[in-house]
Amino acid sequence: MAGNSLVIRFAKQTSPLSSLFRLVVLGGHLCVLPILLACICISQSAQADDRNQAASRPNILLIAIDDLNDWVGCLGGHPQAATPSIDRLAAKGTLFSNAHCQAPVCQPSRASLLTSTYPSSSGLYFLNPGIEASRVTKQKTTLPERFAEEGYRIFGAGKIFHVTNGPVFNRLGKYGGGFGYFGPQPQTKISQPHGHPLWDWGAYPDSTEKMPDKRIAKWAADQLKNDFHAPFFLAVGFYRPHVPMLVPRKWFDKHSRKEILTPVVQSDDVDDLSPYARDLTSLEHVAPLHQWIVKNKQWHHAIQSYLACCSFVDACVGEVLDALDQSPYRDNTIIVLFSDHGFHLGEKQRWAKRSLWEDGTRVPLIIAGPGLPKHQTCSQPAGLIDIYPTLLDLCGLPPDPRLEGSSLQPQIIDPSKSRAPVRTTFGPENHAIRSRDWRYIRYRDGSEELYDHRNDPHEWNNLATDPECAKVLQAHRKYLPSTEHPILGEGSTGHLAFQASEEKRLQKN
Ligand SMILES: [Ca+2]
Ligand SMILES: [Ca+2]
Repeated sequence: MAGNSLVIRFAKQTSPLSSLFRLVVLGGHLCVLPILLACICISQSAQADDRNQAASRPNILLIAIDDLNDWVGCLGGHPQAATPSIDRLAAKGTLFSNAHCQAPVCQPSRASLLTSTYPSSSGLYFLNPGIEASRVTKQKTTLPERFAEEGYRIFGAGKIFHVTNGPVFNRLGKYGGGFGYFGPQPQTKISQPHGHPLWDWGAYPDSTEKMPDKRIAKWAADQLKNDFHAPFFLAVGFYRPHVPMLVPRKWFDKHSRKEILTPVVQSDDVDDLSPYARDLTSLEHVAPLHQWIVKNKQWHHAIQSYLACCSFVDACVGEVLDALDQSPYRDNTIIVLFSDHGFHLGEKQRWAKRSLWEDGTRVPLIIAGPGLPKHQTCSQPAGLIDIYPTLLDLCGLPPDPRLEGSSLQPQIIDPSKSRAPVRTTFGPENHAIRSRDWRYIRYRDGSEELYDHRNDPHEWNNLATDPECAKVLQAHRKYLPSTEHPILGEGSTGHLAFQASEEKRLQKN
């Protein structure tokens, strides 16, 4: 199969240093000089072999999108999503249609991905602290560091790590910049006068050229015009559709507000959830309340803005993919595209991230590359935590036993090959387990939820108390983690929501 041949082509060889060491030992009391000369020649030859081997490895193009849920054409999360570039990439490789983040917040999701470590192992559950603050993740080699060690040229722009991109990428290679991060905002907010400064949506600024993501795409495209004599690891992190959901008006033209469809919501949906589940996903959150959105007639406008942001960021992705197609690296580059977590836009009558439901955890994940199968979809569960080991596997590099994810190469070879469920965590003892057909959630108060995705894609009917589902429940419970690292950091929205829910829980007991 194609995947296997890729591994064989890049099989690891003996290091030149170990060859030199063995020859010197064998030399013993014989004439030392000729032996040493021979050693040097063999060593140089081995080094040349290693260089040739390293040079023949595939390049990596890692594309991260911030807060993009399944509202992309190929995932069908919203019927009006228009993302032709992402759809085109999906057609060129494997679309993991059941992929999920390990934490439904930017920082811990990216920390988990970049070190292949579960939040329950690291203690990185919420928006702070970073990888360096956890004894567990600090001891690991991050994804770009590992590829640097393997001789890759490392460069990137935009948001890959949550905040430390400049120091990390400049230490390993080159960081192009954030180019303005979340972008320009009007002096007066357009749509939500109160609340968090980033929470706004509408048509702004007046030109696409002012958007940081546009500049990031151009920077990445320009890099691909260079001659590289070693394989490269190019990371491109886009900031939209993360709030503020602001993009120039031309991106709204594709999504007429009059025709916008809102998600179907059941008014009594939360009635079968525990008070703790409702508290954890609502207390102390910074997103606008669904009631405010509806009362102020902003639901269609906010959805229109999110869809416009998705179309805009899709065009940025397209610019980078086009540049790759026109470069000498077109046929020797593995492309991985992902988003760091999902996003609610009214589903379960709530907004934003920080939930353990499908809307909070499901993300686009696409892997395409030279010799890899095209036009296929894998509905087996996959996690962002699996990207790191998958890339090592696809590049024929030795696995790192410290990584907690597992390679997706078997599913790239055969998308029907079964896979263990994937886990998402929002604070200690709050976990979702997603298998191919089911979502199981268990909160720290002991309450549970179970949804059958074969006939309940919106997760409306909690089957956790249904006696007929006892075996399914039991099968999923065994994927809960055996250890739970204490929470690191403090003060973020996630920390505060967790703390407030915990206080209410303890008051009741
Ligand atoms: Ca994010
Ligand atoms: Ca319900």
